[in-house]
Amino acid sequence: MKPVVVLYKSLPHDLRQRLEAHCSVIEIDGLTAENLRKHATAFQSAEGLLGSGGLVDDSLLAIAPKLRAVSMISVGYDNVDVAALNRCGVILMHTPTVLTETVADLMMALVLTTARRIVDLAGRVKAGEWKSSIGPDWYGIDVHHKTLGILGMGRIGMALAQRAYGGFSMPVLYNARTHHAEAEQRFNAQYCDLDKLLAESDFLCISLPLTKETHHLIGREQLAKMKPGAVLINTGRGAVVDEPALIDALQTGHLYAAGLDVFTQEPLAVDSALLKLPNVVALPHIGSATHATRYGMAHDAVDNLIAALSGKVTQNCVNPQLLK
Ligand code: 8YV
Repeated sequence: MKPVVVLYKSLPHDLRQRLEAHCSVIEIDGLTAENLRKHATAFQSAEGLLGSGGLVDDSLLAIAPKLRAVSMISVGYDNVDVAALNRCGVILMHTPTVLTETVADLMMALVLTTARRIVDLAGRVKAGEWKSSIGPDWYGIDVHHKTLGILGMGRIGMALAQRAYGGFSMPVLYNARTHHAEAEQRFNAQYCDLDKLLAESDFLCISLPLTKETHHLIGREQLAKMKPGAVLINTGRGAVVDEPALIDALQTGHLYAAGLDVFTQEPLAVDSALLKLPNVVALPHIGSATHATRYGMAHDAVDNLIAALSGKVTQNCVNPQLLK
């Protein structure tokens, strides 16, 4: 008998068929508390879970006694209580490789967009405000040869370093849990402590997962230590940055701009002060959102789940100790 899988995010037709060849699929429209109640029977028999977002924690595990594998269509898994999964022996899979270049493209796009004020100025043109040759009040700042600071030198940080160093002649500084020999060798990236990274980066690019350690890692004190006139880019997770403190740093003019793809609350509230600031570019969490990459993520997540349910995991597992 095929294992039952609860699917809580729609899949492209061919991937749905691929999953159905191996599993008996029950699709629901998200992991809300209401859906956990409404589809209790499905969870009762589920051996696998596939989707993205939504909380995967004790309350879900309590109604899914047969669960063996959870496969996220994302690299991040801050919405998953990994300790709870470990206690129940549930394998957690994710998609760490397929989205790297696409997210790095977006980070570089945010660097350029904030520096050259693309959104603000394009809006002014559309609003009919371009009436004569522009003056300094429409100027931006340079990107090339400025210092790019990367907080979190994982795969995405590496791909960003490659773009910045190779494409824009930017010296690269980075801070991470460990030194990254390849980044140092290929991109001449210089490891530094957080204070130095804050003080010397013209563009501080955050590419960190959300964990207990990274929650509000960039708070009021750290923002104050940033180089005056610097730009903050965040495509990791919103809660790595203390949002009210960031708003203050932007309002006082200490920071030149911010390019944000992630927020403490998503979707971002329409009345957020961030949206009133012309020097903020706020995006709807589109880091991996290209047709090809979202397909690739779904593809990998389906394969990951099939592998996990058939005991054939070779990669992309968050808690591989459970495989032994
Ligand atoms: C996805 C992400 O946008 O992979 C991640 O961790 O943040 C994004 O790529 C999101 O999880 C929806 O699939």
